Amino acid sequence: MTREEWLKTAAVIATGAALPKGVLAQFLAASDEIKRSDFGKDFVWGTATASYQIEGAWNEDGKGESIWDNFTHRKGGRKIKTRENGDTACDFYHRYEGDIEMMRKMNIPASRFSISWSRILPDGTGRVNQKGIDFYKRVIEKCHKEGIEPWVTCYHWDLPQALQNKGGWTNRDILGWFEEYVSLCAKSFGDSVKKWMVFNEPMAFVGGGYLIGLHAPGIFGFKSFYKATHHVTMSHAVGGKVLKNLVKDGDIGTTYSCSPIDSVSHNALDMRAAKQADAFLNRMYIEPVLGMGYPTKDLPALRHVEKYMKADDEKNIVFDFDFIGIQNYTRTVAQYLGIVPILNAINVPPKKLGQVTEMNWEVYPEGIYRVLKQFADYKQIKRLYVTENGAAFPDVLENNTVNDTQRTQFLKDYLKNVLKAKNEGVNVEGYFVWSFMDNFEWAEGYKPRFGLVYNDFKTQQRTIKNSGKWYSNFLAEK
Ligand code: IFM
Repeated sequence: MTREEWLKTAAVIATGAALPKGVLAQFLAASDEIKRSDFGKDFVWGTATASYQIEGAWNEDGKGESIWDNFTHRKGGRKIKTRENGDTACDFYHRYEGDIEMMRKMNIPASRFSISWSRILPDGTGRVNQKGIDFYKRVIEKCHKEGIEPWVTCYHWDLPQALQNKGGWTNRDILGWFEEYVSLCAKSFGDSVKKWMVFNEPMAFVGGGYLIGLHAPGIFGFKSFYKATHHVTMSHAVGGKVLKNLVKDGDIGTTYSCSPIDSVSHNALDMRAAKQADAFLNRMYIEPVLGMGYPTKDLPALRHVEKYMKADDEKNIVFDFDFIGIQNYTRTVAQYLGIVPILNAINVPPKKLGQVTEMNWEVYPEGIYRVLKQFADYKQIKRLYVTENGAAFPDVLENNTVNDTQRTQFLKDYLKNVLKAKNEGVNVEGYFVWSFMDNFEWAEGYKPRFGLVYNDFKTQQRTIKNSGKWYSNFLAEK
């Protein structure tokens, strides 16, 4: 609808005149559209991926084994729902040039990706794998050549197995191992990468890997969870300081998974369960870093984490990040259940609440607005970026087309809520879709497809989905 048509229709509505058939629907749709320019010219737009989920080449050119290689190969792949693994994934290791060219064609200005620790330090520490370093240099160089800004995450869950053999994140020595690894990243890539993130979603990899054992390294236990939690929290500052010191003009952040929490009822026990869930899912990894300590008042179980604190940890855990990345997909509705350890709560089944994605996550666009507001309330945070948001739906490739209307609608609805937060003064300065292309979705295998680009994992043929075309048109407006 042109602006003129829009105004005419508005006039008809205002005067109460009858509308020609279909015009009202068109009018409502047009007035509902969001535009890139609504967010301002400095707003950063991108897509996100992670090393293990896309690279493949799991044992090529000197790469060491990671905990995800080990986990997916264990017991004939039975750890993964579909018995698949990331050995080949999207074969990005060999196809990065075409993929980055495709990003440029789709008008994507920034690409967030992670470095595989065991590709550059096969044993976790010590011996450097130059071929691994060279690979990331080529990727970064290609991004610059295509006019795409690289945003690099140091750790997106693929710890070297050699370090896991010594306890991984449960061993306090990891503070030194991580310092060595991040220093190597900063020295190798710091001249050409200015946007850095230390971690991707601590709760997901510590909870998934060291508490419930659904993710690598597959450990089930409380002690491992509390220990790993403290070492990961401490490592924010370790990594942050290294990047600040070694990357000239670096912009240093870290990212968190977060979801707004509601209580299923006004009953005191449910309300308390919601508070505990909030402390657990949203607050426990960020608040110590901001100098607020672990939220033990609202989640008493976290006193166990304090057992692993040493003198001066409370001081050394604090780091003044330039930005925080928030990653939101859904919300949590908590209900009291006393027998559940740590939390005394369960999540109300999302299907009872409304539309769900293929991950069985509720589609809840207002959630991103709520978490942005919640994180903006921390006065210590200077800037926020949405470093991941997106959805998996059962896509079908037909006649070279994926008509994924649900995903496009999802992105539009979430973006409207990002804009709402921004217009209300939240300092959110960018948005990255998860994910650029379909990839290995951890314990779920390749079934859930999150990409803007469809990947045929047999042929590695990429097809831009209709949501990708929508994003690309949206980005074309300067
Ligand atoms: O695929 C993951 C990603 O690795 C971390 N954030 C959530 C995504 C979807 O589950």
